[in-house]
Amino acid sequence: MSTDTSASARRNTNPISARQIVRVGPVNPTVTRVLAEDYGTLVLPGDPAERQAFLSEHGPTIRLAVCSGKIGVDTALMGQLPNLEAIINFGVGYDATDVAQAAERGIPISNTPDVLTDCVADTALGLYLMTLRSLGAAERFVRRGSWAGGENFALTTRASGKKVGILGLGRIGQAIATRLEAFGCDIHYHNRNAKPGVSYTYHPSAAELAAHTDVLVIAAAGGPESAGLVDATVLRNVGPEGFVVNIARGSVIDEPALVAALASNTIAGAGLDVFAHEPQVPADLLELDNVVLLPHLGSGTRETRADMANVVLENLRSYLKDGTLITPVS
Ligand code: 8YV
Repeated sequence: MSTDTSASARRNTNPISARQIVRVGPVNPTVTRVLAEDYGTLVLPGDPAERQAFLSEHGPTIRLAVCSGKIGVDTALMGQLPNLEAIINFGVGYDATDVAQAAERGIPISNTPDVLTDCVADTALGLYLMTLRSLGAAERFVRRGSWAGGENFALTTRASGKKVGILGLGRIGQAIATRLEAFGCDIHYHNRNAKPGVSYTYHPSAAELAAHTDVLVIAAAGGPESAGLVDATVLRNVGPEGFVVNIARGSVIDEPALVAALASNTIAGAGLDVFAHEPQVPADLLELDNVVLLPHLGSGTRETRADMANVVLENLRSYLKDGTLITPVS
């Protein structure tokens, strides 16, 4: 008789009922509607007292969680779901989920790769151009009447032909690099290891990458391994003529160090779609014209969000059918 009691061993045996599935936090509207109307799944309450009562009642029987990259199945929640078998995550990033605990317990996680690569890379390019050419500040200049009032907008920085360092040359990093090649940029990158078959220049650390490039574009996955990777030393290497673009996770940058570098002009500027404590943006940044601020919209197009919703629902159908996820992470 098998003594394997891990989640993977339980997976194929018992059919999962709707009351054994929980939605954690707000997820995309289509996914939310389908979960409620087609499946009638449970919803984890947001209110702490209600949540505790809910978990006392349902925690032991929940087997499947559907969550987002913003609110995942964190350490405390996972600890209260002793029979959790799988986590279905809306978003390519799943750093809001306790990945280490999931791995230890044999709980697979699915994400939504590929379908959002183009939109996130497009956003990176938008930020790249906005940041180097000060397009946000220039627009504000027109709207407030400064141009009509006879002022000239300050000169900016050429965006074409720059040396660009990509931190994290995964699918999205590569898509950004391809786009930047069309701008005549010289692409450098840092990953834990050099990628075989890639012609871009490899650097063994984030600090080295920043020291050898004009613009640092952050496309690394979030999570404990990359937290604070872009620290004060890396920012010093970006230098007063250099720029940072971040479309990955706010946690990858030491945010107070970035705010200080922008405020003191020890870097020239930054374009940010992501922040350490979203939706909070450090108040100091709101006052600065050398930073472009976006509300984490990287994947936020109708087409891509619909595709991401499909991937989530396909994972759900597949898991309910035969205990497999179609896009498991790693
Ligand atoms: C989503 C993202 O906005 O996929 C990701 O990792 O950051 C974005 O595409 C987010 O995950 C939605 O929860």
